[in-house]
Parts: sequence; C-alpha cells; structure tokens
Amino acid sequence: MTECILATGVLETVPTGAWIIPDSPRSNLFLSLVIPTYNERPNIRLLISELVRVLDQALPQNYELIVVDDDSPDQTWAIALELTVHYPQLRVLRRLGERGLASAVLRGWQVARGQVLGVMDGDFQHPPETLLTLLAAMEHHHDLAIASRHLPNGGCQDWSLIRRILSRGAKWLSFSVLPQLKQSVTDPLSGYFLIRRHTLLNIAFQPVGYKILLEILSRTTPQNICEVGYIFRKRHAGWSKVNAQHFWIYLKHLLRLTQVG
Ligand SMILES: Nc1nc2c(ncn2[C@@H]2O[C@H](COP(=O)(O)OP(=O)(O)OP(=O)(O)O)[C@@H](O)[C@H]2O)c(=O)[nH]1
Ligand SMILES: [Mg+2]
Repeated sequence: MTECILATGVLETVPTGAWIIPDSPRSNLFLSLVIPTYNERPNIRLLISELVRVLDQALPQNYELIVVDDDSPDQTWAIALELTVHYPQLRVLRRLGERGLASAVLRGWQVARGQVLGVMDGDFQHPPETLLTLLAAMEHHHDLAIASRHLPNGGCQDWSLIRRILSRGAKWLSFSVLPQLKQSVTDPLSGYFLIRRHTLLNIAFQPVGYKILLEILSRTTPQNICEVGYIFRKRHAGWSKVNAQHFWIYLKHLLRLTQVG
C-alpha cells in the first residue's frame, strides 16, 4: 500500500527553455542554496532542519533553500512542501519533464533570488557546517568557494578501494582533458560550492549528468576562487543514484567541454 501524503505548501513554477541564469532579481537576499533531490525521503526533513539551524545563525533572514525534486517516486517533493509551512525560507520545485542533477541545479538557480548561488547534496554527504567556511570565503569577495575533498584537511569517509580509484580516475581525466583547470582548483568534480550570480550571467549552459561545477569552470571565468577542505561523509540514509551510465555521460560531457571557447 502506498502512503498518501497531503502536501500543504505551494509548489513553484519550474522554468523551461534555455539554461541561462537571469540577472539579479529585485531582492537583497544574500544566499540561495539549491538541494537537488531524487528519492531522498529519509533525509530531507533532518537536512532542512539542520540547514536552517546553521543558516539562521550565519545569515538570519538573508537566505533561501530551494529543493529541486524530479518527481521522486518516494514523494520527497511532497515532504519538502509540507516543511514550507514551518520554514518560509524553503521553496520547492517539482520537475515533471526533466531529469538530472546538473540540470536540476540550474533550474533552481533560475528561480533563485540571492546574489550568491549554491548547491549541496540532499543526503548529508556534504556537512552543513562547511557552509559557514564557504560563506566566510564569499564574504571575503571570492567569486567561487568550493568544498574540496582533495585538500590536506579533506577526504572521503569509508569509500571502497574501487570507489576511490574511480573518483581519482575521473579527476585525472578532467585535468587531462581540460588542463587549464589544474591551475585553479583541486576538486573540479565537487558538488558542494557557492558562486556569485554575476559570474554566471550571459552564459548558455548545457547541463548533463552530475558535474555542474565542471560545466561552470569550463564556460565561465570566476576571478577569485577559494577552496576549503571537507570530508565527504557516508550517505545518511537511502541509496546512491550513481550508476554505470553516469560514467558514459561524464565522458560525453568532457568531450563536449573540450570544444568550448
Ligand atoms: N533533482 C535531481 N536530483 C538528483 C538526481 N540524481 C541525483 N540527485 C540528487 O543529487 C544528490 C547526489 O546524488 P547521489 O546519488 O547521492 O550521488 P553522489 O553523492 O555523487 O554519490 P554517492 O556517494 O554514491 O551517494 C542527491 O541529493 C540526489 O538525491 C536527479 O536526477 N535529479
Ligand atoms: Mg550521495
């Protein structure tokens, strides 16, 4: 028997068409943080309450959280919608015709009101506290602040040998194919970062797969990049959505990015 969820909030209208980030809307919000979700029902409640705890201290009344859910069969979107009653700073997009992590992030940023746009996973692998260090970097006038697994104080918790080899291989491939990245970042495949809106304007993105930061680093020129180390933790609950197909999508993405500029 499937459980029926009575959602109470209001779903946002999902943008369609070109993957272009609009100029600053009429808002003084500092941060818009997008959380892409697919079947994150066991995580979403706790994650939102943790994010609110951290951000209410750091940026009271000056941030919004945007859950972009791809019509998860476990109805993550409906649970998020119910939370909007308690958290007015939370907004929810339920996409019906599109799938994919990178494109979900861009759709969220297209409705965002903040000057600084951010992304983090919905499964607690990105520690919410690291947001404080990322925010401090943005307050010191960086254009892009990346949470990196590849700094001395960074790493991955409990990864199998095969997962480590695959991750290192994917990073090595990105630096081989796009050698210019090596000078500016240690973790071009990070899914946890903040970026100033103005660096994304007037760019026609072509999001595919998971690696939105790679797409951004290849098509934009952020002036002042800062990285902070963090430990990529074990997933709190639920299952990874990564599969073999994502590897091929990654290769195709890399190939496409070699043709940029
Ligand atoms: N909206 C949306 N979110 C997605 C999609 N695929 C994954 N996500 C979310 O993106 C985040 C990262 O996905 P994961 O499957 O955890 O992938 P990962 O963290 O890179 O890999 P693991 O370490 O294996 O978990 C999670 O919050 C997912 O729910 C998708 O197609 N659409
Ligand atoms: Mg994950």
